[in-house]
Amino acid sequence: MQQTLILLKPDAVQRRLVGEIVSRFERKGMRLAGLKFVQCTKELAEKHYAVHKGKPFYDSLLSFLTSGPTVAMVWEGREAVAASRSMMGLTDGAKAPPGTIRGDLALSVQNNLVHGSDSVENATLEIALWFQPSELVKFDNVDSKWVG
Ligand code: DAT
Ligand code: MG
Repeated sequence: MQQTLILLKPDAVQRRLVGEIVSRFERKGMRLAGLKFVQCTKELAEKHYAVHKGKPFYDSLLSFLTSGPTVAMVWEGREAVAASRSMMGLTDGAKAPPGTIRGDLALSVQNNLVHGSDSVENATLEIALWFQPSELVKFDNVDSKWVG
């Protein structure tokens, strides 16, 4: 079982797409391990997007992520990292295929609704950035033997 960090970024909250996107992860069969509604600070945004420091869009990206509240979640399941990335679609909403979150709901590159960890290693680091261990909950979904 893998865990991954999924963020519903400020555009998803402002556009009232939180329920729509959470629903897709539920229907996929993933298990929710953590969820909170946070105003991301500049410090957290800098750590979260440290890999993009120095790129031309970095400052704008930090402003975007701190521009309003974010829903931070940890989803768990078989191949959760790769499965989430394929559910999200390509970074550029205009190029993301239909059927994906970005392909169905986004047109922009920056305002692309959702963040998902891109590797198991980064998932571990990002989960630790956004969640205390005590904020993650383990339980058995009643249908786990059907979706696993
Ligand atoms: P992803 O979110 O698909 O993992 P990424 O890690 O390459 O994409 O970039 C992080 C975010 O930065 C991305 O969701 C949107 C923004 N971004 C990436 N490339 C960009 C670009 N060329 N211009 C503006 N924003 C960009
Ligand atoms: Mg990324």
